[in-house]
Amino acid sequence: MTPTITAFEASPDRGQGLARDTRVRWALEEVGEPYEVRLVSLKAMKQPAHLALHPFGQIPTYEEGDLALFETGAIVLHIAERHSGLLPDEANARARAITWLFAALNTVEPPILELANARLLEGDKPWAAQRMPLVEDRVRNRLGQLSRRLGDAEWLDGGFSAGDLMMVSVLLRLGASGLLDEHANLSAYVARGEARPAYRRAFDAQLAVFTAASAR
Ligand code: GTB
Repeated sequence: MTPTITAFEASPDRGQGLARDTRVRWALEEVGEPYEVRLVSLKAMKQPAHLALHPFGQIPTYEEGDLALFETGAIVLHIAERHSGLLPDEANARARAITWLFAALNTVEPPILELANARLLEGDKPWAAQRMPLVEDRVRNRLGQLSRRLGDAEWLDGGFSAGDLMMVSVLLRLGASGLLDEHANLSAYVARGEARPAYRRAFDAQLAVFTAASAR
C-alpha cells in the first residue's frame, strides 16, 4: 500500500527543505518506496481531522493502510525497519545505527532548535544579545563532540544509515549560522548527505510544492 505523508501547503522556509517532511521523503527515496503527499495549511493542522492523526497538530504524518504515525523519528525508523537500505542486517550494527538516530533527535537537535528559536522568536527581547552566546556555545559543544567522533569517517558507523539520514537532516538546520563551518569534517559530512540522489529527489519534491504555490 502506498504511504501518504503530510507536508506544509506553504512551507515557511520557502522550499529550502528544512521542514521535517524532507527527512521522511528522503527515507522513502532511499528505500525506493513511492509515496503520496497531502498538503495541509497551518489552519487545517489544528482541526480535528489532522489532530486525529497528529495530537500536536504538526506535520509530517505518515499513513499506510490502517497505520497512522507521527514523529519523524518513529516514521523514519518504521520505514528503515520495513525496507532494506537504511539499517544494517547485523544486530549490533543495527542497534548502533538506531542509537545515532536517537542521538540526532535527542542530543544534537535540541540545542540547534534552541538556537533557531532564539534567533527567530526572541531576537527582539532585551536579553537576546546576552543569551545568544550561551545558546551558540551549547551548539558548539555538541558539534565539537560529534566532529571528534566522526573524525575522517564517511558516515557515523560504517555505511550510510538511518542514523546518518537523521543527523544530516538535523545539522542542515544550522545552515546560515556558520557554526557548521567550524568543523570541516562535519561540513563535508552534511555535503555528502545532500549529494545523495535520494536526498536530491526529496529536496526537489519539496521545492516543487513551493514553486507551484508561488506560480499561482
Ligand atoms: N518532533 C516532531 C517531529 O520530529 O516530527 C516535530 C514536528 C514539527 O516540528 N513540525 C513542524 C510543524 O508542524 C514543521 S517542521 N510546525 C507547525 C506547528 O507546530 O504549528 C519544523 C520547521 C518549520 C519551519 C522551518 N523553517 O521555516 O525553516 C523549519 C522547520
